[in-house]
Amino acid sequence: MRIIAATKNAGKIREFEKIFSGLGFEIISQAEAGIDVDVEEIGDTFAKNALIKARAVAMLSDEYVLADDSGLCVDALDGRPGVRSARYAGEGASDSEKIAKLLGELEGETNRKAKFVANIAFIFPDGRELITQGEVYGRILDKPRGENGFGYDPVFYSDELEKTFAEASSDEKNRVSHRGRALAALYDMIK
Ligand code: ITT
Repeated sequence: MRIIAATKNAGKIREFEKIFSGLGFEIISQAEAGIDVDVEEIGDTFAKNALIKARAVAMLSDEYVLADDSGLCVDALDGRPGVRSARYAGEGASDSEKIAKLLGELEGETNRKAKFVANIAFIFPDGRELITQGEVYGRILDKPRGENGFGYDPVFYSDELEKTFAEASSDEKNRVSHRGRALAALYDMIK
C-alpha cells in the first residue's frame, strides 16, 4: 500500500519511511507524488493543522494520505512554542536559530520540563479520516547535544532514553517519540 506523506519536512519523511518500511507500506513525499500545495496552518490545535495539511493533498490525489502536525510544548512557557514550533523564530528560520531563541527564553529558568506532541491525520481514498496522537516527555537542556534528528532534537533530553533525541539512533527515537507513537496508534487502526 502506498501512502503520500503531506509534508515538506525532510526529517519527518525520513522517520515515516523508517517506521513504515517492513510493515508493507510505501511512503512517498508529496513532492515525489508530483503534488505542490502550500497550505496555511491556521488551526489552533495540532489535530486541526494535521487535517488541513492532509485534506489539501487528498483533494489532489486518489491515494492514501498522511500528514503530521507536531511541536514542542514547554511547561515554563505555558506550552509554547506548541503549534507555532516551526515558525517560532520567524518564517524560514533555521533549526539552530529556533534552538537559540528557545534557550534564550529559558535562560535562568529551572523548570525545564517539556513534551513533544504529534497528531497524525490519515485519509483513505474514499474520504474516511482518522486522527491519532503521540506524546513524549523530557527536559530542555541548556546547550545542544548530538548530531542526529532535526528541529529541537539536540536540546530535547528524553526521560525514557536518558539522552537527547539528537544523540539517539533513529530506531531509538522512533521507539519512544511522539511521531513514532502516533504512527503506531495509526498502524493499529488501519492494519
Ligand atoms: P510540514 O508542515 O510540511 O509537515 P513543518 O516542519 O512545518 O513541516 P510542523 O508545522 O508540524 O511541520 O512543525 C513542527 C515543528 O516542530 C518542526 O518544524 C520542528 O521544529 C518541531 N518538531 C516536530 N517534531 C520534531 C521532532 O521529532 N524533533 C525535533 N523537532 C520537532
